[in-house]
Amino acid sequence: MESSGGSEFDYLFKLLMIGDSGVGKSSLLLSFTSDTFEDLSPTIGVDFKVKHVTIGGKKLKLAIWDTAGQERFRTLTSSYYRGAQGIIMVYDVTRRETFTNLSDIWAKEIDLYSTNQDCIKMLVGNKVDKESERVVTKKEGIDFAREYGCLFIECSAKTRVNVEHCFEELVLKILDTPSLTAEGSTTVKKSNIFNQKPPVSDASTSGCC
Ligand SMILES: Nc1nc2c(ncn2[C@@H]2O[C@H](COP(=O)(O)OP(=O)(O)OP(=O)(O)O)[C@@H](O)[C@H]2O)c(=O)[nH]1
Ligand SMILES: [Mg+2]
Repeated sequence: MESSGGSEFDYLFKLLMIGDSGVGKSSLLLSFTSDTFEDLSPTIGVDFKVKHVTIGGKKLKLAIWDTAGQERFRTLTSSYYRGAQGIIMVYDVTRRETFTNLSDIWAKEIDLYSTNQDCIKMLVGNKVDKESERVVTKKEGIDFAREYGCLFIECSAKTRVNVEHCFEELVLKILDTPSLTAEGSTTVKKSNIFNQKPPVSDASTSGCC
């Protein structure tokens, strides 16, 4: 049943970008939302962008939260996992430690702070334009994604190769997951993007003050 008033989108999805500092999270987001690439400064705390897209025949409003990779912001950024339907884990194919930190740090952060059990994870190997400097093979990325149950893609924020594809794949999988799109789930349908109430089922883990 269509609601009256001509709604501007069918679903609002909250997506989160995480990973070490310098892997290119903000660059990927800029590449996706503005078709541009420029030399960015490290993110301070958390940044946020909105993009309207039509994917899988649905009008979607994507609220994409871009977190700082620097450790000093970790406490702050941890609160942004709540309610995300999709989490994009980024590493730099030319820096091995950004890949090993996925299991040492980032996968653990997701386990600790994500509130959507069915939340879709996407592993992204960025900077494939620097092929001669590559140290993490595509197979290693595929194997990690398989082990952790993530989608996987390699891309470049600089050349824009696979950037749109990355977000599309993630969103298609979210659309394909009933618990993430059902009424009454944490998906906030046709409502305020800042409305980030935790799911009811999570009440046991949220303390009161
Ligand atoms: N060659 C190349 N450089 C890139 C690419 N993506 C990002 N960079 C560069 O990598 C550096 C870091 O990019 P950012 O987007 O700021 O990285 P970040 O992950 O947002 O870092 P934090 O905000 O500190 O967590 C910048 O100098 C970018 O220009 C890419 O695909 N290819
Ligand atoms: Mg950044």
